[in-house]
Amino acid sequence: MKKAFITGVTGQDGSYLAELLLNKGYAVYGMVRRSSVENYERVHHIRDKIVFTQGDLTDQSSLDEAIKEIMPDEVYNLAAQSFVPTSWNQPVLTSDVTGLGVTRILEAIRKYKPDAKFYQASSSEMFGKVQQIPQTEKTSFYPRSPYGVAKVYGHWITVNYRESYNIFACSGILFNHESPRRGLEFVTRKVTNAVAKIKLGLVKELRMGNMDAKRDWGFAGDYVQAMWLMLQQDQPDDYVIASGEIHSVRELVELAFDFVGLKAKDYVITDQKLFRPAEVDQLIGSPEKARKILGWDSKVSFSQLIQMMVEEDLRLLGS
Ligand code: NAP
Ligand code: F7E
Repeated sequence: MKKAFITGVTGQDGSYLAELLLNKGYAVYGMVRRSSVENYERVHHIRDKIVFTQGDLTDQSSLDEAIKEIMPDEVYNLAAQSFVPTSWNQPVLTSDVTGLGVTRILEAIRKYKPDAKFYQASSSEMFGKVQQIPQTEKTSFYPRSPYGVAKVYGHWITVNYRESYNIFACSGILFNHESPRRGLEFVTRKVTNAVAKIKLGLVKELRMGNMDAKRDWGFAGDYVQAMWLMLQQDQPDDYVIASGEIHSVRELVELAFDFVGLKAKDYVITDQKLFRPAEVDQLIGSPEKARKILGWDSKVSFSQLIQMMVEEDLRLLGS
């Protein structure tokens, strides 16, 4: 039985990836941070099937011990301080966790299980002020936040450990991917949750930042398949994972209100406090390489995704 170790197993992607790997017959090990209240909400339905180990990306010894004890065949590094606005409030922490944390886990692999295959959760935020449209594996990076900068470091250290130590290390450059399990502060979930609350009469307005920003959004359940596929290839490599479609935040907001028969203009207020010090105006990825080599494609459309999220938020709040 193959063993997979997932950091960030309590996060959105960690929960979908754990489900996928369990279905494929893997023994799944997940790293969790100690906290004063338990945080297993996203994995509660598979909690008894995962072996949890305590650790933190800022703590080398916990990573060393985890790799030494588990001796995993595959390691998926999904843990990060992943919310872009927080990276301006906590830039040093973000660099430590999201950037240096990658080196720490690679070091643990190099020392104790160098033949483990490694997946790094890189991000389209590395493209930031885009240098090419659409963005491919060859597009230059120009990050626009401490988060984006930390991810560029994580990307290159992954490439470097592959080239220096021959570790089977892959970097998946994933564009925004969402789901009903998305954190409430990210724009899609913030909108679908607010729309459901407005429909149910629980709140009266939705405060938004820059509605002109454009993103390439897909479904997290589709995107974790690409992570696994990367580690099943003969050679390690880097891949852009994206839908290849672009939509504005405004379109997202209007669509979500349309699904519940309301008009966005009656409820949305622009709030300057929600604008970012430096914005990523537009992102659109080319999934060509992933299509050709991994046989991967984004299946859930933008409109299906938003509908799924609105419906799930209505169900959760209604019950
Ligand atoms: P998420 O929901 O924010 O989950 C982040 C996970 O990291 C959580 O399990 C969190 O644990 C854990 N974590 C945070 N700090 C940690 C630390 N110091 N040590 C150990 N664990 C820590 O993120 P996601 O959306 O699933 O994204 C997964 C990964 O993909 C992240 O690296 C993210 O940056 C990257 N990414 C995401 C997207 C996207 O659109 N979702 C796109 C590109 C790349 P707690 O539960 O204890 O907080
Ligand atoms: O913002 C605009 C905001 O926070 C998207 C992370 O998973 O994807 C995510 O990063 C856009 C931005 O995601 C609000 O200014 C307007 O332009 O949902 P978001 P993000 O910053 O793109 C990448 C790929 C990652 O790697 C990250 O980990 O929406 N926007 N008004 C707003 N955004 C938020 N959050 N809240 C608003 O009120």
